[in-house]
This record gives sequence, structure tokens and C-alpha cells, in this order.
Amino acid sequence: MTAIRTVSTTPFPDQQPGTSGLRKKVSVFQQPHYLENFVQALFDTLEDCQGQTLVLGGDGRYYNDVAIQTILKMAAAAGFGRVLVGQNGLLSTPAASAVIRRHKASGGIILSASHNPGGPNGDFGIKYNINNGSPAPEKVTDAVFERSKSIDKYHILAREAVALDRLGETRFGAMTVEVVDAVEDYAQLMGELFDFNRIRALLTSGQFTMHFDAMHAVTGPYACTIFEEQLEAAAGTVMNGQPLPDFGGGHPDPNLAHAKDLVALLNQDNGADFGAAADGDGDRNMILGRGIFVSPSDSIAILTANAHLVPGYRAGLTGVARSMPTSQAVDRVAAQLGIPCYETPTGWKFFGNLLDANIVTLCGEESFGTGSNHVREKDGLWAVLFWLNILAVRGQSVAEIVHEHWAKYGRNYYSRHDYEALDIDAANGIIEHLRASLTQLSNRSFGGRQISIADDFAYTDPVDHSVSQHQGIRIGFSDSARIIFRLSGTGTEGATLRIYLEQYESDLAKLHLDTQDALADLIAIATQLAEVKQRSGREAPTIIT
Ligand code: VG1
Ligand code: CO
Repeated sequence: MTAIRTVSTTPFPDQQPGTSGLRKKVSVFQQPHYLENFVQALFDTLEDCQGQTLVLGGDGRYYNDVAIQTILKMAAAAGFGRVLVGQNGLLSTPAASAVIRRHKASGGIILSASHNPGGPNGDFGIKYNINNGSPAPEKVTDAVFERSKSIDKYHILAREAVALDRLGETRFGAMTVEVVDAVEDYAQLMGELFDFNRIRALLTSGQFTMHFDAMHAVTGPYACTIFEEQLEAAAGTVMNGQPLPDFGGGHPDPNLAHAKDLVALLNQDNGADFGAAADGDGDRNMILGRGIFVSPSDSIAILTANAHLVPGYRAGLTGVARSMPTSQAVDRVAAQLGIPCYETPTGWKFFGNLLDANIVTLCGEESFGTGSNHVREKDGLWAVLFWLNILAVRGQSVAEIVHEHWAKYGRNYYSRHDYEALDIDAANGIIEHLRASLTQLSNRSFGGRQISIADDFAYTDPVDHSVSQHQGIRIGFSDSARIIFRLSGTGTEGATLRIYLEQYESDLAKLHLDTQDALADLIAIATQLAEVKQRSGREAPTIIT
């Protein structure tokens, strides 16, 4: 019988999960008892851990291996019957969701700070998913935070580490640790949704080349198995396929700024036909064609419009959902299909109820997140396979498909301007100032544009009727242009102000403008309304996507 130790501790005041779990600098997590406190607060909050099955894995970033061993010992002390751990401690976020669902686990812990940089000076994170595979809803994360404020002890098994490199079971106190193949369940699910034969025919035709950039993060092993082995894409299709604790020194964020090598490969003469990348934990995706970037808001609209071409969705979509700041491109497709389109706050946790109730099939966020009812997380490789399936069936280029889409539905020019690492008071001041201006804004017009809505977005979940307030300052114009302001809930340094800009254009002669040029008027209105320069001292955004 292995002994369970009870350790005295004192609370940390800052263990409030944000948009996607608790995210802090590695050095914060390395403080004695920091991780243990949070995990114990979580286990105390869960109603009953006795005999339950937990899923555990992470994106392989620095501290993943240490944290996993601590959590295993604490899970054993909490009475869990079995923990399914990804081999070598790896599980992408969507794969963890798939494993929770397939093995009917009571929940799962995912260790990741997603697209944030890793390494000893980078970020670490921990998030909890519930038994449907969805990120824990606010009522759970709020309860964990409350518990963390009064925690005075935690329980841990006194035992040496368990090896995670080989598949199979190990007894761990009264608990069983089962090391599972991180890729197997997930790859099987992808094979059920997409026409692998057709995609394989495209990839081996000699007429089509693609690159997938795993950014030295968790999708490497998944992408090698699925693209290079199962779909027989040329060796070397997967770039940066080996997961590294510091992501090779890069920033595993699949966007135009951080996936530069991939973008260059697609933009050169005779570049590849298709390019894609995923983030640290594999839930984000970027889609590129030769010489074209597909904005994530357009991507979810195009997937919706073409879902009937894909086996897993041929039967039709019950509805779609997008986060509030995501462009309204998908709304137009939903209207055409005669299905509802729901608008939720930022963060995947808000889609879970809609998917469970089967009132939506596809979901998307402007932040490079796309997914469906196959799991309860956004899913990077799923989006790439969805695009490949469409390309294989339509036999057109990415650019042709996007341009035809715009010609049919019009184009929602869209961009996000991020001001990172702002002084926290200055950032809060910007939002408070905007909030105070709302009533007075509702009837104003700017350069002939009438404001039709000015509010602080609040959401009532249509399924459980829970209410989430203060989800972003939303300013809409009569021509359906929009400006949204909100503060990031995933950063670890100061505050990040996000300004989301959107403008609709249906004039065929104006569908191919430069995005920043097309949005120039709105950008000027946004920075003026928010008094960005006066309040933050910043002349320009840190990053534009
Ligand atoms: C950001 C994105 C949001 C996304 C979240 C988690 O949140 O805006 O759309 O769901 O990251 O994505 P925020 O609060 O920083 O704007 V992931 O891939 O970082 O887990
Ligand atoms: Co992510």
C-alpha cells in the first residue's frame, strides 16, 4: 500500500481561469504548491472522483513532464480509478476531447498555454474539460477559483514517477495509469468524417502539393501519421514535425506573423497549392492557398457552404455558431441554407451546450479556430482535412473557391488589431471609457455611417439559460460594418486590447482590395473612439491578423 501524504499549503490569489484555463509564466507554476493548489481545488470542486476515469495529456511544452507526474500522484490520492495518459505525456486539445468522449471519462486535464511561447521563460497552462469533452463551463471554473482562495492542504501519493514512453497499464497506488496512443483514436475519427480515398488520390496525383507546419508543437505526430502515412502525401509534407519543449524557440501561433516560413513557401512562384499550420495544442489552424490567405472568419463560412461535399456532414447541418467578434460571413451562408446561426462570447466553452443540444453542427472563431460536433474543442487538423476534402471534390484552387464564395455571398473584410502588453490600468480605462460612451454613441454617425447598435455584449445560453456579462464592447453600423473591443483572457503579461474590424462589400469591383485599405475608415474610427493613443501611448498595434 503506497502512502498518501497530506501537505499543508496557503492559497494563491491569482488562480482564476481565463478564456481557456489557467495560464501563467512557467516560473509562476514552478512556485512550490502552485500547481498542486490548483489541481486540489479542481478535485475538491468535482463532485466525486472515486473510481472515475480521467484523461491527461499536454502539448509537450516545458514543464509538461513535471506537471503530469504531480497530477498523476494527486489523481491517485483523490481516488480516481484510472487515468488515460497520452504516450510521452502528449495529447492535442482536440484529441483529448476525442479520448474523453470515446472512453466515457469523467473529464480531462490538458496542459497547455496553446499558442503562447514555451520554454523556461515562456508560458504554461492547465485546463479542465468535462465529460462531454468540452472546456469546463464558467460555473465550474468559477467554483475552482473560489475553492483555490481557501485551500489549506492537498493530497498526494508518495511514489516515484511512472514511465510514460510505453503503451500499457501500470498500477499506481489503488489507481491504474494507462498510457494510450495519442494519435490512434483521433486518426480513426478523422477517417470516419472525411473521404480519405479521395484526399489520397489528390495528394498522390502529382498535380497537387501541400505543406503542413506543425510549428514544433503537438500536431507533428498526428500530421505525420495522417498526412504522410495514411494519406500518402510526399515525405517532408509535414514541416517542424517534432514536438519540442520550447517549440524550437518559435511562437506556435499559426498566423501570418508567426508562420513566416510556411507563408513564404506559398507565396513564391510555383509555390505549393495548399498550406496549413496548427498551434501549440493543435486546436487552431491557418489555411493558405497559393498566394492567398483564408481569413478564419471566411474559412468557417466556406466550410459551411461546402459541408454537403464531405461525408461526415452530407446529411446536413442543424445550425452554426460563431463567437461574437467573428465576422458575419457565416451568417450569410446560414441564411441561404435556412439554418440558424448563433452568436456566442469568445471561447470554445460556449459552444459545448449548443453542440450537445444538436442545434449546431459547425462552429468557428476569428482566432483561427474551427470545429464541429465530432468533439467539443476547436480542431486544427480537422479543419485542414475539411479543406482538403473540399479541394479534392471541387478540383479547384483555394483562390478560386474563395473568390467564387465572395462573388456569391459578398466579402466581409475583416481584421484584428492587437495591442499587447499594455499597462493594465490603461487597458481597463479604455474599456471603461467605451462602456461609458455607449448611450451617447447609439445615435451617432461617422462619415455617413449610422451607428445601429452600441452595447456591452451579454449572452444568455439558449440551453441552460446561464448569463455571461461584459463579453466585449460591440459597435455596429447600419451598413453591417462592426467594431468590437475586448481585453484578452489568455495573456500573461500586462493586458492585451483586441480591436476587431469588419466591413461588408458586395460590389464585384471591390472584392479584391487590400484588407487594411478596405478597413482604413473603420480603423480610424475605432482608435479615435477608444482613445488608444491618449490612454496607452501606443501609436500602432503590436500585431495585425
Ligand atoms: C483567445 C482567442 C479566443 C480563443 C482563446 C483560446 O482568447 O481570442 O477566440 O478561444 O484564445 O484559444 P483571448 O481571451 O485571448 O482573446 V487557444 O488555441 O489559445 O486555447
Ligand atoms: Co490552442
